[in-house]
Amino acid sequence: MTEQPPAWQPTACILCECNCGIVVQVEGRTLARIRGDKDHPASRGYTCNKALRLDHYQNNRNRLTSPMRRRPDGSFEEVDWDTAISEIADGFADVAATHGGDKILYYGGGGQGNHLGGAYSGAFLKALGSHYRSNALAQEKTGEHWVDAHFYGNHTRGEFEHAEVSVFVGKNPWMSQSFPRARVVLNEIAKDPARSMIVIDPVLTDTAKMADFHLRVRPGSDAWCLAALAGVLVQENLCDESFLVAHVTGVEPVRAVLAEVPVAEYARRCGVDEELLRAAARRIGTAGSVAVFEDLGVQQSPNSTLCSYLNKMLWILTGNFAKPGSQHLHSSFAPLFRPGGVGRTPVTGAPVIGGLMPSNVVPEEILTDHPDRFRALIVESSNPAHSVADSAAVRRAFAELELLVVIDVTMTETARLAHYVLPAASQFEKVEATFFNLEFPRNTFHLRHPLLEPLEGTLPEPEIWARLMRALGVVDEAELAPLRRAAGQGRDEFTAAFLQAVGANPGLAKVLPFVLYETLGPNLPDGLSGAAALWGLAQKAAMTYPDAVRRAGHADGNALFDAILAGRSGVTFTVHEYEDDFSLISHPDRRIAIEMPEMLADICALATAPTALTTAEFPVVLSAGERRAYTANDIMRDPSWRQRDADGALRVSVEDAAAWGLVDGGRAVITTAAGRAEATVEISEAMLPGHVALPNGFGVDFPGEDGTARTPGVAPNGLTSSAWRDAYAGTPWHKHVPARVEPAPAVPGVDGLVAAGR
Ligand SMILES: Nc1nc2c(c(=O)[nH]1)N[C@H]1C(S)=C(S)[C@@H](COP(=O)(O)OP(=O)(O)OC[C@H]3O[C@@H](n4cnc5c(=O)[nH]c(N)nc54)[C@H](O)[C@@H]3O)O[C@H]1N2
Ligand SMILES: Nc1nc2c(c(=O)[nH]1)N[C@H]1C(S)=C(S)[C@@H](COP(=O)(O)OP(=O)(O)OC[C@H]3O[C@@H](n4cnc5c(=O)[nH]c(N)nc54)[C@H](O)[C@@H]3O)O[C@H]1N2
Ligand code: SF4
Ligand SMILES: [Mo]
Repeated sequence: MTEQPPAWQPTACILCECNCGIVVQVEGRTLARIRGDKDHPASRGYTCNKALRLDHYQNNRNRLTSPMRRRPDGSFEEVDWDTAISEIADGFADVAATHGGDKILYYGGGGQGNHLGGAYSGAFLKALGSHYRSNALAQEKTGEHWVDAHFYGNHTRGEFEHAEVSVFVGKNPWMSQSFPRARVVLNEIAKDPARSMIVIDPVLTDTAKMADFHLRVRPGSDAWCLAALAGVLVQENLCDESFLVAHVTGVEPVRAVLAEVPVAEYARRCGVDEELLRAAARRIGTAGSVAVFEDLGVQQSPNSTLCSYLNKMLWILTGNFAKPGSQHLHSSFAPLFRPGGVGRTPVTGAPVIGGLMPSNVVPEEILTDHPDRFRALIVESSNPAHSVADSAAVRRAFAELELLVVIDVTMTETARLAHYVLPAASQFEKVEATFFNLEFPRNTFHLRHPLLEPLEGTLPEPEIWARLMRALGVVDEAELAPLRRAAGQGRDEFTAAFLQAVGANPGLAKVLPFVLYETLGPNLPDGLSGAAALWGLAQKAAMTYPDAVRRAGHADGNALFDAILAGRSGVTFTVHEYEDDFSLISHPDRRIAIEMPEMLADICALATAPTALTTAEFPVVLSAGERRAYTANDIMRDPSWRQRDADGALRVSVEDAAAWGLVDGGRAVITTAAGRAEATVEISEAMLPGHVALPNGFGVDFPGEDGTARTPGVAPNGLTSSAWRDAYAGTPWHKHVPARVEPAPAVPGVDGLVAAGR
């Protein structure tokens, strides 16, 4: 008898925000064979090298299989779900009653592939009166969001697939991807003589090698480079005047400041040849279309918010908006940021942008005797004890909490500090989706069906949050029963019953995800109950973008919801027309508002500001956390997933290696204000003298076959400091940490991080 091979089942890669569609053959509980899903509307069969290694996430020795409770001696004991849920719900209710619900902080809510848990968390947090939150976006994108909110109240994306000129600012898409089919698109651009690529990066990255213009700035000097580029646009009359007149406000004050930028001097200060810089600006100024991507190289470096502001000038001043191949506002299935102005954190008064407090201030908001300090914390799908600046400070702060609960699939550095750890089903064992739906004109949403039953002992997050809600007992079952009945009768009946119930009790809308899970959830097919919250989001999308949703083939919110449930490879939920970009601007006049006095003052201040922040003690710039072929944030803990760079080498220029006496493959000690670490050296032609780089995703421990933990590579945040951050957004300067590098002493060093004082 010949055995049938297992079917190819559609799902998605969860290792970066692209979430490429993949198809998988499952054997037993193993993701045995993986390839790109040609039916996925965004990725169309594309994957990078990392997707093939996903079984190392699914089946890793470190998976949690029971709720855990920490004993007074610091060790953990297994407890059953009912015990864990009731003790946790009681614990948070106690904190809320004693100190106020706003003393409960929520961190995380989704990694690269999983945002459904975060969607359900809102009901529990609201029921407790908790509203402060933070997550990784507050380590990178809040500065850009602050500028975006002022300009047009929305997020933009470049249409690189069709752009004549693509600009990458502190962004290495060959390695880090971040837009659909990145390597295919980059290859197409490089092959086409009519199209150009401009890369601003101190490192000769794989992307920079393909560029027509590589502006190899000195680390941290992008503000001067970008000011000079924008200055050339103004000074050489390369702006799109008719676009500015019709669609932009606040132009003249900006033009006045940029007209005064001393281009030659700023080119010199950022280390870029003036003629190359001018040529790049002219290429932007004369192109039929320009798309721009700024990422961590500037967002995690000095002047990061100013760089976001200046970078956007490149496409706004040249009118590269609302036409093919340009920059676009886009629809959102669920916005990643909350609307509203800038708030303040209770203890340090740090900015709360888009509803997120800076990750960097989290320790200071806990580790104080301030009466408004946070007393309790829920961490979901994030590993802040490893991913937030100054891990030692984070550990000290978390130790002070009255209650710390972590929801994760594996025992992380953060989980080990928790009072309770709740084991989640993996992203291939439950219904999941991401809200990184950022494309224009066609935007897609992918609901992934489970490929496997949850690992014994684990639960999907929607069920975890529902159990916590039930334990709080804030929603009366009598209010849910009619909705549940209506859900069994059909979508229209449910819609009517829902509107009636919320009309009668507006409080239900506050805990909407829970209400949907409890009523619509049981009526959904194929174990899709966890998708119930998407019903509300589908209605909202259909109301916000009625024409674009209809153009995508969905008559209304219910039709969109049903298409999402049925579409195994993802669905297109909006199809926009290019002029829709203007209607997506949130200002009533539908114009881009570019005058921001603090940013203009900062441009003027560049004249006397220092381009270098290194010191005699720490003369080198360390980029702590570079994306490489085998890094994937903290999602992959099993080091055997890597096919090269097993130790996460410290990359050092040829010149520096010679000066410091380092040899390729040898060991070096890196010292910063925050800590010390030892790493393997890779001498690299790609690095500028004075600049060294360590990868992200290293320095997490993993038990070997014999049970003893190994921690390959360096944990980057043993070397970073909380206060080293942007003045506007509080985003960290991880790419620009002053450091000292020396050959390791001949005595065998300790692997990985040797934190100061430990
Ligand atoms: N392989 C892989 N891909 C990933 C991830 C991963 O872990 N691994 N993570 C995903 C996530 S969460 C994110 S946010 C993105 C991040 O994606 P990227 O931002 O592209 O990633 P990085 O490599 O951290 O930084 C980008 C570039 O900044 C450059 N840089 C350093 N200092 C400076 C500077 O002063 N100025 C300029 N202009 N550039 C500088 C570095 O040389 C690097 O090439 O990647 C996503 N994709
Ligand atoms: N020094 C330095 N620090 C950095 C960066 C840097 O470049 N340098 N980059 C920053 C950036 S851009 C980012 S995005 C952050 C990322 O840092 P984090 O926000 O901490 O996110 P991840 O590393 O993606 O961790 C995801 C966690 O989710 C868990 N997980 C996976 N699947 C599931 C699931 O289905 N359910 C649950 N509950 N958990 C799951 C994983 O086990 C892992 O612990 O790091 C930031 N930190
Ligand atoms: S890591 Fe990102 S680009 Fe690579 S396959 Fe996964 S989702 Fe796609
Ligand atoms: Mo990120």
